Amino acid sequence: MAFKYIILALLAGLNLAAAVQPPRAILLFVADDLGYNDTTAYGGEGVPCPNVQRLADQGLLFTDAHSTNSVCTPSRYSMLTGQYAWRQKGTGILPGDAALILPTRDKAPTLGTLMQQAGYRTAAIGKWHLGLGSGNIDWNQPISPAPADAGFDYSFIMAATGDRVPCVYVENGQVLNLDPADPIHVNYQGKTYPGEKTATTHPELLKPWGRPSNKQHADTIIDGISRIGHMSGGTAALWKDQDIADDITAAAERFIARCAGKPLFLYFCTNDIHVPRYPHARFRGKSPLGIRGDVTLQMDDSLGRLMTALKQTGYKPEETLIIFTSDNGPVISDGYEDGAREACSAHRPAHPWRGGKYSLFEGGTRIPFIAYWPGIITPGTNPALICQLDLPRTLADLCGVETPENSLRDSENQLQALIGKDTRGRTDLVTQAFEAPRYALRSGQWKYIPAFRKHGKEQLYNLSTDPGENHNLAPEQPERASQLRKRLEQLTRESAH
Ligand code: NG6
Ligand code: CA
Repeated sequence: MAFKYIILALLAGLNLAAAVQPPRAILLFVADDLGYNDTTAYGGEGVPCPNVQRLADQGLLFTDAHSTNSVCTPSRYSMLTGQYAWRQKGTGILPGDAALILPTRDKAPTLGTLMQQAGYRTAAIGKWHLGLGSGNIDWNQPISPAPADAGFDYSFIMAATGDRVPCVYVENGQVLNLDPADPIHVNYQGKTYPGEKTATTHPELLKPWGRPSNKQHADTIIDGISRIGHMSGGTAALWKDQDIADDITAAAERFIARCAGKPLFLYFCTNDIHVPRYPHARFRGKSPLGIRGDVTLQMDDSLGRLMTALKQTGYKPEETLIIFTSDNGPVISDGYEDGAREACSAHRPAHPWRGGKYSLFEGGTRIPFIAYWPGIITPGTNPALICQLDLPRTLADLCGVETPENSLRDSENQLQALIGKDTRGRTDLVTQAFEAPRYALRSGQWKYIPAFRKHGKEQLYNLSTDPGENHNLAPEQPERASQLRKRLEQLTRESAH
């Protein structure tokens, strides 16, 4: 009898030793529009980023990791809900006054609520772009629902993007530094406010590099940069573009300090390297790739500061999981003539993948993804096919959180891949693009893109021999193409739009 218990105890001990214990700090660091080849971590051409490089050297570099979409809102929606964005209507690129699209507390889990259940203090800091309120938002009142209703104990966010109004921070559901005597009004209906200055009425106010190259960015001028959407009031609350990185990084440093060693989950989203690119003076001219390279250095600086803050607050490296990634593929010129086109003329930000932001080719969704967790994750590279979509299930399982039935339906537990014990990852993955055709299917080394419109051609690529998606094999391999088409149709049948 006693012998049996000794054996059981030994087995339990072995089991415990094999199980990975949750980290005390989790930093999910999401850069904006940063391409696979934009830092030196994945190749030789990018901007030297000492902190990203440190993660790459000491962590696991994923070479086939994806966002679900090649633009921001749907990709972040998937990362936080564990669901493909096409299952939910209204998950395209949102205007700055859109309603919150995340499920609120009682409806379905989010990465935030899951981490709260696991005992973490949670924060969302930086770019949000997932909507706020429930429509007809009044920026002069407490906003509800806010990130707190989707699982974030603390939030310090930009409502949408740097190029969309309102150009203010929203801290815990309230506009920061708002003067009630100068109320904020925002609209995306093309209505100009009395006295409002736009790129059309006051082009002389634009910073020289910030002249819009497209009409969409020609609305209200704030800080010398014309934006998408109209805004009036809120003068004291307006951000300064060159300080955004410092402001959000400082908010994150304060959050880390407040957590004082307790379990923390920080969803930190940089505004870099999205447009408008306006680096702080200390990064200006410091990179080999012009303004776009300078904001890449700025992004790296934010990462380094957060790594330092975690360490100084007492989170040991072996208790700290850092995931570094980007919300979608790269773009050089995206609405402002900021000189990036010239400075990056020889730079291939998504190399070796084809396409970039907005695209259905690999460059649209194959993003940098580095997992760093010293002692648990052995440094190296991992070719496993994984997706940001998998984070909710992976982290929930890692932390032993029970999830309601039918929740996180597209999210897979990829912990074994995350820690480098599995090199295959997902069997298949649906990716989506802003541009039509809307979906593609990844299955092993195969990539299938359905025909779009009547005269379009379906496409089939073997990424192991043709990473650049140049040789369409669909005519030669009709059976494989048809099999993948059926699988894609089966997977997307429940598409809402
Ligand atoms: C597009 C804007 C682009 C950027 C993007 C959102 C044009 C032509 N394009 O509509 O500048 O703001 O929306 O980027 O104006 S994302 O990374 O947040 O998805
Ligand atoms: Ca983006």
